[in-house]
Amino acid sequence: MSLRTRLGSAREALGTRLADVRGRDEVDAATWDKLEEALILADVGVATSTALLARVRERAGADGVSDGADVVDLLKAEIIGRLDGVDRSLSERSSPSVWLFVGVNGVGKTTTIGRLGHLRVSAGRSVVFAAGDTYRAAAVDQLVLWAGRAGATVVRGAEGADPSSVVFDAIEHAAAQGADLVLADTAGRVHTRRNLMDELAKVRRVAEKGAGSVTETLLVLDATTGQNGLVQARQFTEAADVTGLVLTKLDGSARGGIVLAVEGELGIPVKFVGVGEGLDDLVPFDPGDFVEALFEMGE
Ligand SMILES: Nc1nc2c(ncn2[C@@H]2O[C@H](COP(=O)(O)OP(=O)(O)O)[C@@H](O)[C@H]2O)c(=O)[nH]1
Ligand SMILES: [Mg+2]
Repeated sequence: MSLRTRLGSAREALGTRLADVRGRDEVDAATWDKLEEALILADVGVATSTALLARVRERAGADGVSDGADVVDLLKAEIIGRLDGVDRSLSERSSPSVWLFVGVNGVGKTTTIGRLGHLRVSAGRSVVFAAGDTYRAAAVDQLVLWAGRAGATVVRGAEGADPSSVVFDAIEHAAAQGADLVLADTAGRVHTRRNLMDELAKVRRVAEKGAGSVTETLLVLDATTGQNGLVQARQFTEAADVTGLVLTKLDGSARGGIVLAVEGELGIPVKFVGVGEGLDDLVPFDPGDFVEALFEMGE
């Protein structure tokens, strides 16, 4: 299935409003209002929308653009320009490299590990999953299930074990087996947010003590939570050295503009997007594809 189809609701919401702007013969105050409304309703966020439109107005003035269709094309080019040229690769420097996955409960951390593990195994890597969400037995079982699908090994601790010790053990195990990569799951909920942040800092500290090194800390965000996701994201970026974002559930969001908001306002690249619940529904974020899909009119 194409990205275009999977982004169904996001595309429809923005596409329909932009189609209205495209149909305008002249560019006036109402055109700019409509554009601003379309962007904000698509969850691009006020700050990013304002900045984008300021640039588009400037270029529209300079180019002597006089109809809605040209303005929408300028907007599209401006968005692609902002997203292009960003390094979205995942770093694997030494063996084993450790990628930590953080984010609140239910955003899709465990699912993302399963699918990213599958992609890395398919690329020839040997991968170990660390079951660092030790608060719920079900979380460990879920990771074991994904490991089976992905072709990865799981290292798990006793229920209630210290997450950092599980991650440490997984790294030692990976080093002993000559594995390339450790994907470490973490819990999204402890008693307080402060505890969660302290725990993540500890996991990272301990992960660096053994044979591996943490080369990515990926914050997983649920696109359907919209601007609330940004508030969450800020808390995590303050506590952990986040190197990339994974935006899940874009298939179920009517507001794909959240990609622009998180990247623009946090200054952290979106590296992968989730567009469904299946094994193959996690894809590298491709700005060109994404913007084309988002701007397409509901054909
Ligand atoms: N529709 C959709 N559902 C997703 C996506 N990613 C994860 N999910 C679902 O979100 C739910 C929570 O995922 P989980 O990995 O357990 O979240 P965690 O608590 O952060 O580990 C599960 O039912 C997943 O199938 C996605 O990209 N699209
Ligand atoms: Mg989980």
